[in-house]
Amino acid sequence: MLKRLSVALVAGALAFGVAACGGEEAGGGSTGGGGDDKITMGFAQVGAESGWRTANTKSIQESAASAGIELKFSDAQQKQENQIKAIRSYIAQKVDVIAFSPVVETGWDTVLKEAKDANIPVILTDRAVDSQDTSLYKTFIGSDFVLEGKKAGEWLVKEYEGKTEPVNIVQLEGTTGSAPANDRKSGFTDVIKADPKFKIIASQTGEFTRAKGKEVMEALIKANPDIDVLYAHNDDMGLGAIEAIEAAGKKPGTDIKIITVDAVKDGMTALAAGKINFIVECSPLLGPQLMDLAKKVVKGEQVEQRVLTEETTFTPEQAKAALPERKY
Ligand code: GYE
Repeated sequence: MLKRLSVALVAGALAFGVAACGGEEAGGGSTGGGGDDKITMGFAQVGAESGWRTANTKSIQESAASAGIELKFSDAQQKQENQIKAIRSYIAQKVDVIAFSPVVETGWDTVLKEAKDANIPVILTDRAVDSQDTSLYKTFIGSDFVLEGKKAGEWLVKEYEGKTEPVNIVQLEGTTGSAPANDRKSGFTDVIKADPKFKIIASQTGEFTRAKGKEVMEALIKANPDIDVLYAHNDDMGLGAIEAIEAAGKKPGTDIKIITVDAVKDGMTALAAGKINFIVECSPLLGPQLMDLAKKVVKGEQVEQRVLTEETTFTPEQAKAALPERKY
């Protein structure tokens, strides 16, 4: 099995960790007291909006169990207020560490400050916050979403190399204000803007869900009869859009070329069948690294501020080859 994740600057992190770790008893005082060394983690998840999220939740729950970490888990149904409530309740319960995947980038300083004042370390998982004060969290583990957007743009540039006619693109954006929606949009735009034949004729949120992806695509097809390319910020919205395209009597992957991000099983299946043309991978399997980081920060060890996920891209042929092994 391929190990899909890797810690950026691993050597640096290890060197730091070893140097800062003065022995087992160094962390004894920060594990909630009572002589019980079991770490309790409060995890505030975004929701259950996509196949990616389901795989991510499973990875976190399974890794917590195998790392011997007690997990308190909440699902915010894509609402920031619910996540803030969950984090406050973890602070009140005096968990040892809080991890969360912030639904949007802005508006976290107050609650993060509350965690800091309570001496509870915070780990950002999957999505970033825009806080200027980086002491409000210990580390951020997840993908480079700008790079993902760039990879999507680079495929498109190659696909239309040598052609001069306009290429009409519609974009299904992720949850408004979320890091992956902001960054996948800007990375993509940065690459295609060099060539004026690429025109984003419509761009709307599909909230990272299949249902919304379908609904928005139906409206986009009605309003724009000449769509050449769909760029969807995740597989689920792309899969919803495929239903809308087929219902409109068009062939997804041929009449309208489709690029998505994630590479979950359903997306890869559609790619292998030629209904999607290209997928940029975003790995949801963050659990094992998250648990390792949690153990370190609870002990007071120094960790890298940014831990990157390693990812690839898939063409239909590569999807066919990878599918039998795909676990999510
Ligand atoms: O791409 C999407 C999910 O934050 C990387 O959230 C994650 C994104 C993922 O809903 O499918």
